[in-house]
Amino acid sequence: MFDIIGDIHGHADKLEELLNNLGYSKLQEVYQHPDNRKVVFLGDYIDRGPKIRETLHIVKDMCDSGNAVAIMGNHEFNAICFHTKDKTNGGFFRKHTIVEIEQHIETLRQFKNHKDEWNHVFLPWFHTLPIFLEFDSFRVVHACWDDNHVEWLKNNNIYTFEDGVKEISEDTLSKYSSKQSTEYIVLEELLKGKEYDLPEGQEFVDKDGAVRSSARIKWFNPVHKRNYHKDVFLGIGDEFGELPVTEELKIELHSYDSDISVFFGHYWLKGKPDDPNSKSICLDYSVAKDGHLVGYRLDSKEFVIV
Ligand SMILES: [Mn+2]
Repeated sequence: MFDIIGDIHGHADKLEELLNNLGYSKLQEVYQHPDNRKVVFLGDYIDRGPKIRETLHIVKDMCDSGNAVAIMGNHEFNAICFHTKDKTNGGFFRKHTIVEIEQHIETLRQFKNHKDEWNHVFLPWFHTLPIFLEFDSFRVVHACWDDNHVEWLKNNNIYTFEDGVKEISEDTLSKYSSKQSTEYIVLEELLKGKEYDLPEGQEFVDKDGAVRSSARIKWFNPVHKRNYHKDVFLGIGDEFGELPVTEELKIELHSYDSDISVFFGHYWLKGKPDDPNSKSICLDYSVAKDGHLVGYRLDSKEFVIV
């Protein structure tokens, strides 16, 4: 049986507390469960928090020993791009500008004296992380489930295998650099979610005071619960949020209609999760912003929150 754990972002102490609460304990340096339960990690292990190395050791050791499986988060994908040279155009696949460095700075800092480990252990491991996983009764992805994108990934190989080493191919990263490519759309939306370009004149002011003309879609909120803009968009201002949504928009915006449960993280939700029976469950409750690290016991449908 499985326990699913949301975005950790370097909060290893919270992770250990959660694993303990879920009944796992450290034996021979690796967290494991007496009943052979396994953890599914939803991505975003690095950046922001104080114990990124420790987090990576716990997660990867559990994966290597068969006590967990892990998928890719946008932060791991960004790290791959940040550290891979673009031989055709020069520089790196993710630019080293202030904004990009700031997002990644804690990881860079904490690995400053562990560069070999970063380059030869963790970065290569990120390359092997799947973008999504499907099990008999549930599926996982970091930010947004989209059947067509998943189908595309099943039919298109984004990896190379050299000397038995699996890597996301340079060709994939190069195509991803172009915002019109299928690679860009598929990876961007599965790992970072979908955005909606608002009609002209519908710009809103976000919590940081920036004027925005596109909004992140709350694809996981079912169509019958979409009454106001706040029910379909994330991070929008109160004024815009309270306006009713048109019937057309309710249906136009991506939704999740499957009977198979999907688990994801990414959205920095506030408060605590409250509907363990939903078919689309977010397990990211902002542990890196004074929130909670959230686990979910699949068989008993319980949230375990620290
Ligand atoms: Mn994320």
